[in-house]
Amino acid sequence: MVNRVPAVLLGLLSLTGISGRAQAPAVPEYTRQDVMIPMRDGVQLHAAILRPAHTTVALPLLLTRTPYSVADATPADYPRQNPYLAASGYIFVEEDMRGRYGSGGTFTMMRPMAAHHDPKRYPHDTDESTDAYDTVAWLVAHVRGNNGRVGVFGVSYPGFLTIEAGIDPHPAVKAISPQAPMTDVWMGDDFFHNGAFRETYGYDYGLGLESGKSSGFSGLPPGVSAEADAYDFFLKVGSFAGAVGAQPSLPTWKAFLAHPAYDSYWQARAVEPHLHAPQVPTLEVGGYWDQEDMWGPQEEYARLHAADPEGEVRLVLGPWNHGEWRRPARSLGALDWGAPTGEQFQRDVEAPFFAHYLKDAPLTLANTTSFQTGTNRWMHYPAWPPTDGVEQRNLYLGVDQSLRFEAPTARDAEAVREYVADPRNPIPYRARPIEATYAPKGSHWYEWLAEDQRPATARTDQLTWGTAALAEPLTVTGNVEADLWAATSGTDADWVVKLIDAYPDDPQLGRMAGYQLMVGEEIFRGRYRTDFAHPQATPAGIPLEYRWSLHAVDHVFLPGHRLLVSVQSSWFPLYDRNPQRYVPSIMEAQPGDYRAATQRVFSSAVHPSHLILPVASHP
Ligand code: PG9
Repeated sequence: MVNRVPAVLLGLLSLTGISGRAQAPAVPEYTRQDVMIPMRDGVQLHAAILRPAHTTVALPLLLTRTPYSVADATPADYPRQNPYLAASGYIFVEEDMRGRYGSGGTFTMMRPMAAHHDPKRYPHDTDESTDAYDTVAWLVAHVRGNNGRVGVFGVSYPGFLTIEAGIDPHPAVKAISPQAPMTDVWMGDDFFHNGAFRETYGYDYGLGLESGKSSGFSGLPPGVSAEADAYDFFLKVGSFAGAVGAQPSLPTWKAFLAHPAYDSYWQARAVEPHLHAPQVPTLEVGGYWDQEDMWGPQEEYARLHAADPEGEVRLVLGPWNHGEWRRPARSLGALDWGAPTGEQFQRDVEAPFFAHYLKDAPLTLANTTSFQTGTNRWMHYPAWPPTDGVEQRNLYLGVDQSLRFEAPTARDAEAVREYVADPRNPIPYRARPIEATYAPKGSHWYEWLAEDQRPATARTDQLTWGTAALAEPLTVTGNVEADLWAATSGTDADWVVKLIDAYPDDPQLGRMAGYQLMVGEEIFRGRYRTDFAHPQATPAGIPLEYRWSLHAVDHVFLPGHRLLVSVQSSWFPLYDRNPQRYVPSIMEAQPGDYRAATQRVFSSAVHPSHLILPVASHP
């Protein structure tokens, strides 16, 4: 979920302007009309139409479909939350998706795609793509003063609804911008990452969306106070089954328990198999520190870009948490970008993109626009990942805690380091107390990926490797991967690898002195090493290779900084604890299943653990 911009802040911004740009654009007066739109199966969806009060020209429509209610789409707030689009002039439409708030029908979490090309099922079956299609057909036919062109955009769940609008789209859909679109909630977005279950998120989000048709995000488990630490709560209940009880009431909670692996249930909900080629110009948007859907925009871009001779798919990656580009986004936690990066995106990328495809305005926009952190500047690339001037280099976890670009030699044949991971004392993924995800009194959920890692790397139940302080800047631009050779004394294990920028311990850096900033990170659940659909016990004590993505990075490690790589076996309670004794479902593990295990990481010539870093020669 994207937290909303406080109205008072928006008011201030539009009054004072922000350095780095001219005065906020003048936003015209808008009016709102509520309508019910019929779908092909007779279900009616509720939508709010916001139009400029005084306009004489036909305008394009900009549609957002949402599970989060259109109540806040008021003429006073909505244009101010989207000032550059509003100033340009659009007829905005926000629609409650099927089964939510004012709309009819039944809500299904990530409704699978219907068989659009099977004449026996289509056009009778509906999905989010057909609901978007029917909505657009109605809008262009019924909304007075529209120019027959429609753009679609939205963040997160609405981002998923946006990419669905671009699959077998209505011909009036001329451009879409899926922003942090949830794409595959098992593989890398909200609910699992590489098979590791996101326990707090799955719990809290299910509760928020499925408690009722109009339920929002109280985010608190029944009987748990706002001050409670989720670390204690989830440790005490044991497993996810312990958290939700013997008879879980919510459909998505039941689905987690019934489908812990990547079986047909999750495969049917994945969007990426439907992305064969762009069907409409697309602007994918993602954040480097997106705590919910970092994977989705990168995966959607990669899939579509692979079959995109016309250059119809573009990508923007910025220094943002989930959806932060809808706010000014000058900073993230302790990090200061020196400019309102979210506003720059809205002004320089999003508004020109839609103006081009919906209003024939000229467009000069690189294929990929990325905010390079470290140097804190916008970069423009012909594609993602850029290849010119970029060399894939292996950064090896050395014998002596060092990180180096030279491969281990035969002399290092026995090199191994080890730690004991105890699931009864798991490593917190962020500083405690860990509030409920969307706790009404505030939560550090939004910034945890940018938190200082020193408390974690100081622990003895993990390992860290590091370079010496850099004499020259080191630029990493592209997709980073981990290639880990590891063994466990147990029969299952989780592996978390982090790539960290360690700032110099220089008091002049103030709060950033000694700071350890994650720039790439991801978890892998060992039981899925060979097959995500069919988990297997890990043979104890044998070095095995695990390879997975730490995602897109565009970061300059500055002189004086050090690169660190750390490996640990828990990230709790965001990820449920791996008992480290193989059980058929970790979500139903019993107290006696949780065992301490010795984890060994190899650094030898035959088992050379390393990161694959795209090292750029551009300054
Ligand atoms: N990240 C949220 C979500 C999307 C899709 C499925 C589950 C959760 C969201 O912010 O909408």
